[in-house]
Amino acid sequence: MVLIQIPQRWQLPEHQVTSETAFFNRRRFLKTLVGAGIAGSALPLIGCQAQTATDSPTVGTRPLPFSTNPLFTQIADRDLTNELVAATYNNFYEFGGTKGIWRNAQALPTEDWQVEVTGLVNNPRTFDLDDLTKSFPLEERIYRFRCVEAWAMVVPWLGFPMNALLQAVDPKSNAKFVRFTSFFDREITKGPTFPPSQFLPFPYTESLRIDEMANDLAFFAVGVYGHTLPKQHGAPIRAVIPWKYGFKGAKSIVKIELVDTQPATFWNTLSPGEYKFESNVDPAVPHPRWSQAKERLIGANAEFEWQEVPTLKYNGYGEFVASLYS
Ligand SMILES: Nc1nc2c(c(=O)[nH]1)N[C@H]1C(S)=C(S)[C@@H](COP(=O)(O)O)O[C@H]1N2
Ligand SMILES: [Mo]
Repeated sequence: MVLIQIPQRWQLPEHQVTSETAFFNRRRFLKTLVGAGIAGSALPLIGCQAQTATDSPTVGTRPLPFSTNPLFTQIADRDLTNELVAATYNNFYEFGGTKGIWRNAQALPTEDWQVEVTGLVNNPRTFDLDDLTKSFPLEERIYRFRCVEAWAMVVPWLGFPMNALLQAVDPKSNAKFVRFTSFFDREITKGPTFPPSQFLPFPYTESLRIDEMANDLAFFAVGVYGHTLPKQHGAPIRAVIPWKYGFKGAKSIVKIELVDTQPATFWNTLSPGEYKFESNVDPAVPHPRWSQAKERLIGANAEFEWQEVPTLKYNGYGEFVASLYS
C-alpha cells in the first residue's frame, strides 16, 4: 500500500515552481471565453476523475527483451531516477494539468494499437505493436531527461532508434520534417480542468527536422525500466529526443507523418515564444519566465528529493548532435 501514497516532499517552494501552463493567466483566459460567449453558466468544468481499481503506477506492464547499447548509457555522473518517482511525476495534458495524472492515464486504451507511418514516404505502413517490436530490435538507453520547466530525471528507456523506422519506410527526397500525433479522443482524453480542452490545440503534435530524426540519439520508446511503458509515460510508444526539452517527445503516438514544410505543434501553437520549434536544451537561453542555467534533478531515491545541478548544452549530448546545428 506504500505505493499509493505519493510523497509530498518533492513539492518545491513556490518561488521555484515553474509550469508549462502558467501562461494561462486565468483572467485573460476568461476574457477569451466571454468573447466566445460561453463564460459564466456554460463554463464547463472538465475534470479527470477517471480512476481505476488499480493502485500501482506500473500496472499492466510486461517485461521486454532488450540489449544494452553501451554508447548510449548516460554519462555516469547522475544516478538513475527511482522508477516510482518517474512513474508518478508526469506531464500528459490529455489526462490533466498536474504532475499527478498517472491514475487518470490508466483510461488510455492501448489494446490493438496501430501506428500509421504516412506522408512523403515510398513505403507507407501501418504497424501494430507486435510488428514494431519484431521489426526493430529493442535496446536500452539510459538518457538524461530535461523538461523545459527546469526539472530533470535520468531514465532507462527501451526502444529503437527513429532512424531504423525511417529506413523501413524510405522517405522521399522532399521529406523535410516529421510530425508525431498523439492519441486523442474527447471522451477519454479529457484534458486539464482549466483551460477546457476544446480551447487547446489537441491532438498533441510535435515535430523534428528529418536530419534530427535520423540522428542516432532520436528514439522511440516502447518500454522503460525493463518493461513496457506504463500509460502515464506514453504507452505503447512515445518519442524521446534527449538533447531537446521533454515536450518534444510526444506520447502515445498514433501517426508519424513525413512532410515538406514545418508543421504546427501543440505547445508552439499555444505559446510560440516559450516553446520554440528547435528547443535544444541550452543553459544560455532562458525561458521567458525563468532561467535555464540550472535544473532540479529529481528522485534518485523514492523520496522525491531533488538536487540543483547545472544544465548542460544539448543536455550533455553535444558530441552526438552539435554538428546538426553548425
Ligand atoms: N501527448 C503528450 N505528450 C507529451 C506531453 C503531453 O502533455 N502530451 N507532455 C510532454 C512534456 S512537457 C514532458 S516533460 C514529457 C514528460 O514525460 P514523462 O511524463 O514520461 O516523464 O512528455 C511530453 N510528451
Ligand atoms: Mo515538459
